[in-house]
Amino acid sequence: MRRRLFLASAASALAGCGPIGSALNNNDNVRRILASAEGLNHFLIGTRGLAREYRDNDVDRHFRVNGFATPSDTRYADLVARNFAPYRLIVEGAVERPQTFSLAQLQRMPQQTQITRHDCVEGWSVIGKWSGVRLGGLLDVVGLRNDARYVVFRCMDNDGSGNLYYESLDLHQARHPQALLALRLNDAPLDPDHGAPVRLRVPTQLGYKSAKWIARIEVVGSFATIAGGHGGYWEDQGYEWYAGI
Ligand SMILES: Nc1nc2c(c(=O)[nH]1)N[C@H]1C(S)=C(S)[C@@H](COP(=O)(O)O)O[C@H]1N2
Ligand SMILES: [Mo]
Repeated sequence: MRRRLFLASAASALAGCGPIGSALNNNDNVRRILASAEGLNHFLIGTRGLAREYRDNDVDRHFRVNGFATPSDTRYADLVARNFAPYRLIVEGAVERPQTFSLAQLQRMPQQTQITRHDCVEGWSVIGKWSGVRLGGLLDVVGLRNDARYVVFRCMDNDGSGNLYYESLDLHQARHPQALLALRLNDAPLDPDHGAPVRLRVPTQLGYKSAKWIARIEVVGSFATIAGGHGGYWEDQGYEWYAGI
């Protein structure tokens, strides 16, 4: 039953997520991702294991852009024009010390670099070099309250009908050693199309979990009352919430 539910949601997922659509349904990569995300692998590989890390010369020269259009509102345009100086990452909710972080503050925190493969549910992958702040480290700075269960990421973009992109991780995923708030891609500051100034990078889960253009992080006890109640924009359309690779 559980397996059938997963496959049903995975099949519907293949039609969405970006411009490629279902042309790649027969792609080996898709089948491998679907097979590996089933059952116990969720826990054995997805939450405890580490995603493979590659070497500098494995990095793909072009990191594909996917998902909704880069925000084009005046607020985002102003952030870009001013090199994100006015940007503040809001961290609030079930935390001991709610606070905001400027990009400069995030850049001064300990940085981690990882060369990992991004796997989109559509069946394409790309290897990139990411640097930024470990999400677990940021959560330590703000301190979690006892009622904290999930970390929700609120993004600046929307689907054209006004529904904002969002995502969520449980605390286990959020504290995964490779869960990164990325500030840099391939030795350069993150560019607007890849989610500047701050995006999530979770190499143990499918690409749609890696939220771009993060404006606000909200720690909650439950995401049932947020948007469609399934923990993410694509999850609200029937995609798998866990989405482990
Ligand atoms: N805010 C936001 N984050 C997002 C998306 C999006 O549309 N909006 N698309 C997701 C999907 S489906 C993928 S595959 C990756 C694409 O990241 P990239 O454009 O850097 O390749 O971002 C993910 N994060
Ligand atoms: Mo994706």
